[in-house]
Amino acid sequence: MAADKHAAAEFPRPRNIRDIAFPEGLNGVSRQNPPRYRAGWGEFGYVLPAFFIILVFVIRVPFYRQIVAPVFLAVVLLTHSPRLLAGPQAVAIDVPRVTKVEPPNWWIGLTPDLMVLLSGHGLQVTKAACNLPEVIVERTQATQGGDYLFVWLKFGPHLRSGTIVCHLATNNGETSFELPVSNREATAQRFHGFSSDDVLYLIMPDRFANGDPTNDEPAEFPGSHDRSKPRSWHGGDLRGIREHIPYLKELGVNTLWLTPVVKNGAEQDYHGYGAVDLYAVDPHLGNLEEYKALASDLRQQRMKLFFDAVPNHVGPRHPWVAEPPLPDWFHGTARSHLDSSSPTRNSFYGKPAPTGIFNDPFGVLADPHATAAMRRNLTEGWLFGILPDMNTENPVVAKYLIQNSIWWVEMAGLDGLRVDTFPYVSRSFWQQWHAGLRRIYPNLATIGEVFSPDPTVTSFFVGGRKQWDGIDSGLTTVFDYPLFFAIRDVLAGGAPAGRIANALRQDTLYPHPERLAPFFANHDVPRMVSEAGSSPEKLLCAFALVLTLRGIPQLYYGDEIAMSGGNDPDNRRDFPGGWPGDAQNGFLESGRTPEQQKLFSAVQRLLALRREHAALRTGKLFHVFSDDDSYLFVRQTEDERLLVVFNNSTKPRTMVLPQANTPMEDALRSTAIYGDATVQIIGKEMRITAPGQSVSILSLD
Ligand SMILES: [Ca+2]
Ligand SMILES: [Ca+2]
Repeated sequence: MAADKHAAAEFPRPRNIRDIAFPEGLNGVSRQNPPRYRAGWGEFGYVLPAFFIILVFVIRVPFYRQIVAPVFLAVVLLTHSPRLLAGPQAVAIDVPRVTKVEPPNWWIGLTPDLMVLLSGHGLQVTKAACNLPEVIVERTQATQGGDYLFVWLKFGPHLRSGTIVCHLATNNGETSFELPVSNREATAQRFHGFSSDDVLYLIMPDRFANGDPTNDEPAEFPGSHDRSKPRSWHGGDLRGIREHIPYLKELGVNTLWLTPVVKNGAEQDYHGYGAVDLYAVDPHLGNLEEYKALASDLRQQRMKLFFDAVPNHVGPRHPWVAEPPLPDWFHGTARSHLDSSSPTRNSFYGKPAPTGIFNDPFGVLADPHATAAMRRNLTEGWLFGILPDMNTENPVVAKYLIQNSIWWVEMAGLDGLRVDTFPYVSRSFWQQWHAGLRRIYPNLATIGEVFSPDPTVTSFFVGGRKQWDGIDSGLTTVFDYPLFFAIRDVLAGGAPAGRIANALRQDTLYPHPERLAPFFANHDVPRMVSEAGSSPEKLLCAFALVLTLRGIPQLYYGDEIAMSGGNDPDNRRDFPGGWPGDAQNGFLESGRTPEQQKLFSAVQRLLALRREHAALRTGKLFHVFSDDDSYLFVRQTEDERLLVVFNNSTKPRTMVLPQANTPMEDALRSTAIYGDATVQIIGKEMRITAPGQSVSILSLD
């Protein structure tokens, strides 16, 4: 049993086994030993010596014979008669038992080894061995007085599918755990990653559609379901999403990003970012079989599924918080930890204090001159001062998290991962995490959340090259937050339209700008249509921009029917028609208002155009005009030139653009394929007239 630097870190805590309620029926648990007790006379230790001393006096002194002895015997009988009658007292010993096995199963040929984390009791093993010669126990490490056991397994090349049974012996008994291993499913239709042929659609599963009312309030979470409360669970689930795949196809999106589906613990964790079990689906949403069925149904429709990975933190109710598997499993403890808020103020870089949508100053993470003190809160602090921060610098924690991500990808055949709170995790971890995943899934896509308006910051986190710290994060791409801020500021905030060109000119900072994910809304910001200064026309312009600018667009559920809502959680309302008895059904044309149908049809049309025109997906982007009110650009391939005209003014306007030395050169005519702008080509000039507050697409030839 080799020890590593964490072995010394056990901190046994005396506990009475009778006080512990173990959950039953957990995955992979092979044998549940009932608690065993040994006989002991410890509590009566004082009685026998006292008895002999008194006996001497009783024989020699009448006072003791007549008074003291009867009183003593009466006291002993009164205080101890039940236990004396019961015989020897039961004292708990640490009989080994396993209550949880992580991961609960694995696949043959996926990795050469596996670190299994067992939870339970009395797991200070003296011997561990598995029933197959192809499985070798390399080492074990018991922690927390035997409440956890790490088991490092090595697999031989001839391992076959079945169930590995590993026996564990301790000084107090034996137990075992099972690890089913299976062949991998055919990989042809899986792990594809993504490209600009795809369009992401973000769904918060609790708020989209309720396909199974029986799971609305699981028995273990009484009082968690209440649709009238915006922070309670509302009943949406994985089956509800499966049932609405035809709707998503009809709309024209093909890649689903679901907010985390892992099991959460609190009444208000409908959003999924407070995990209590990283190897289970939250029972409000369904179960693993339901998740696999969703992935399979999507594959059949040539659609993709992205998992929301959160290696940065777990929920405050995760059992690890009370009893971490290693003392440095987290950065700090529940009692003593940093807050993730950076001590660095915006004034440090001469910037005004942020207004509007909040974001942490990740600039210090990208700054080669920053001190560790400026960075430490961000990467080691507990998010919002609440969410337990994983110590990703500990190699055992890193191994656990990498295996966990591999498990989800392999189990469901995922195409990619959306990666939560990316800057809050150490970059060395991301390098290892990506290396572990890409060794198996070279095409797997990862999109990081870097909530910053500054492209020098967002681009810093993208992989593909080493940064000043010598680290290549491995990240495929990021959500295009700088463009998000620009689109919102231009459309709702009245900023110059040229802000969009300004965001795009900084594409040079990214190794692959064509992989950026432009968006105008997600679950963390107010709905576009509800922002002050917005309008249904501006909402449609936002759709048209993210679906025609470069990159892989991401849309947010319900925006296609102009769902409204302010700050979180108001921006996460239930999709109308997702629940039996809803007054309105936005999933059906007949259930939409005329205004909603108009928007839905326009978004549908834009998505169809994107599929039909390669230039909108892969064409090179050229700015051809930009000022306070309008931004015009061309997407060009060898076969096609598309001119996109965005007029942010409420009034129609006419612009005259020279064609020379632009991709519009030699164009003789134009054909409108979307919107109402018109183009006249006179001489070597294009006279473009655009309606107020509009986006139009014209094909040039
Ligand atoms: Ca439900
Ligand atoms: Ca962190």
